Amino acid sequence: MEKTLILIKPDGVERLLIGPIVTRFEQRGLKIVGLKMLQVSDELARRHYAIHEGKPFFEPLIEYITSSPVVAIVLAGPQAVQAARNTIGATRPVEASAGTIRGDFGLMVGRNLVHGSDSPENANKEIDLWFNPSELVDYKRTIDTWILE
Ligand code: IDP
Ligand code: MG
Repeated sequence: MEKTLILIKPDGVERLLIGPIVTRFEQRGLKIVGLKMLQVSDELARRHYAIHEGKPFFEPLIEYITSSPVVAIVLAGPQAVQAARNTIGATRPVEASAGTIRGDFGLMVGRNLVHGSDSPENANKEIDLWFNPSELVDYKRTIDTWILE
């Protein structure tokens, strides 16, 4: 099963949207195999967003992601990366389809509520960055008979 890293960003936490956001992924059928809340350090933020270093929005992005706690989640499922990205919606919330998290809860790119890995390779790297292997749980869900064929 493919895995992906999700972050509920500080605006999602502060706006009391942890529950509604987690529910979107749960209802999709994606399986939660890791979940924790943490205050992101400046160092972790810079490593996570290293690909964006030097862009005009980089420093505000670091400020944003370290401004309040985040909820980090590992989801597993068939094509979990793509499924989660589609549930999250386009980077710019105004362009995100209604029915997506960003399309339903957001307006501005610098307050877009959720991170989702953009490829299986990056997902594995990001999961290694955010979670110890001991924090990931391998378990069977009986409901999967009705979600996976
Ligand atoms: P993604 O989160 O949809 O994968 P990326 O292009 O990887 O989007 O950008 C990472 C994050 O950086 C975005 O989610 C958003 O919070 C922020 N960001 C991206 N582009 C801009 C911008 O033009 N202005 C402000 N913030 C931006
Ligand atoms: Mg990205």
